[in-house]
Amino acid sequence: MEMMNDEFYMSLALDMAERAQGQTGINPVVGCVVVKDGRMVGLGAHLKRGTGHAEVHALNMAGSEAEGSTVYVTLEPCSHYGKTPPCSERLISEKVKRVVVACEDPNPQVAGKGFDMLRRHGIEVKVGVLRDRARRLNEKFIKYITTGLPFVTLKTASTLDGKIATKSGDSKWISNEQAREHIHMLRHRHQGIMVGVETVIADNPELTTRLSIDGISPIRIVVDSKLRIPIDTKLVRDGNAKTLILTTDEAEAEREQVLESYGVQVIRCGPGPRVDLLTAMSLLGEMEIGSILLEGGGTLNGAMLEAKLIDRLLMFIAPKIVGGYETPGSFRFEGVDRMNDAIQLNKLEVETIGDNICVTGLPVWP
Ligand code: AOF
Ligand code: ZN
Repeated sequence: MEMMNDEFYMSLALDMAERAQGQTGINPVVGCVVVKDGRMVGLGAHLKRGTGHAEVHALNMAGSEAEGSTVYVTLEPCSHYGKTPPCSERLISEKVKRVVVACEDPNPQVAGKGFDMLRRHGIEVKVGVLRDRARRLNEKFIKYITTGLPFVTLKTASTLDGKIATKSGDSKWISNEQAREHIHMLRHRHQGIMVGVETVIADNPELTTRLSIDGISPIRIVVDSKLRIPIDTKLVRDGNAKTLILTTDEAEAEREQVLESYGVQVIRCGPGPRVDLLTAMSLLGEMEIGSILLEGGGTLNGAMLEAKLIDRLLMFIAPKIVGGYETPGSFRFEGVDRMNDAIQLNKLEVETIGDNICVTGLPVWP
């Protein structure tokens, strides 16, 4: 009976956190439900970095009903003074009876200290209710807070035969409309969206979030070792979102100045000839970009895969076959000799979206 109760309220807390994905920056998404005598008396979610944590909103709503209540929270309550005071202190001063948590906070400033504080004050703590769902929900936060590197999701959209365009270069559209809506939701849920300069030259993309609901457009990042990006592209000129170019010392200073005059930020990541991708990722991490959606093309996808900088792969596949001998696929790199050396996907999830298929998983390198 208790187990059913715990999962019932925790899944509501997780639902709230899920809907807030994309709007908390490098912070986790967190939901909280306060329950007293069989009734919900407070609900809350963390909605924006620098503003109240989920527990604070839910406890404010509960008011005097918080005393003796059970508090469901999707992440271990914090124990540190960050941009806001520690939630564990607040739970203690409200005299709640029991705290049920989905997963531990991997932030080294918290990591278990939240539980210790609560237990030391006689509050009953239970951990691990719907833990897998909670960890999956905050996979970007977990990677960033433990490594300082952004979580990178590589998204591809291809035909059944693995092509990303026809032999003449036509690519509109491979995926169906529903899958494209999913892709825009993915953009909303990442802080950066990254492409190679070849993709900019070929497609002149806008790389903004265009959803049927309002959405946030991530910062647009172009990997361009020689600053070949044409000035006359949407990314340079439209001002619809910030644009950042990752380049090398080989790029001309004059070209950099022209780009900067359009408000584009240029960052040099090493001597060249290619952009050092690990350096690039740690510089983006330092700029508090904690998650990136990589949208190609094949060369950058291949290089990021080879550098082991991809955390999740998400592949949208349309039931079409276009053939062609030289027609590009989603990943261009040297390739392996033996099947044993293949990069594999772990924790595979498969979903159909109308007549399209979405396959996602975590890459593992041999
Ligand atoms: C919670 N509840 O709703 C959130 C938590 O800078 P601050 O003060 O917002 O602190 C951010 C850190 O607090 C973040 O890295 C994570 O460890 C924790 N987030 N904790 O108890 C919440 N958002
Ligand atoms: Zn907190």
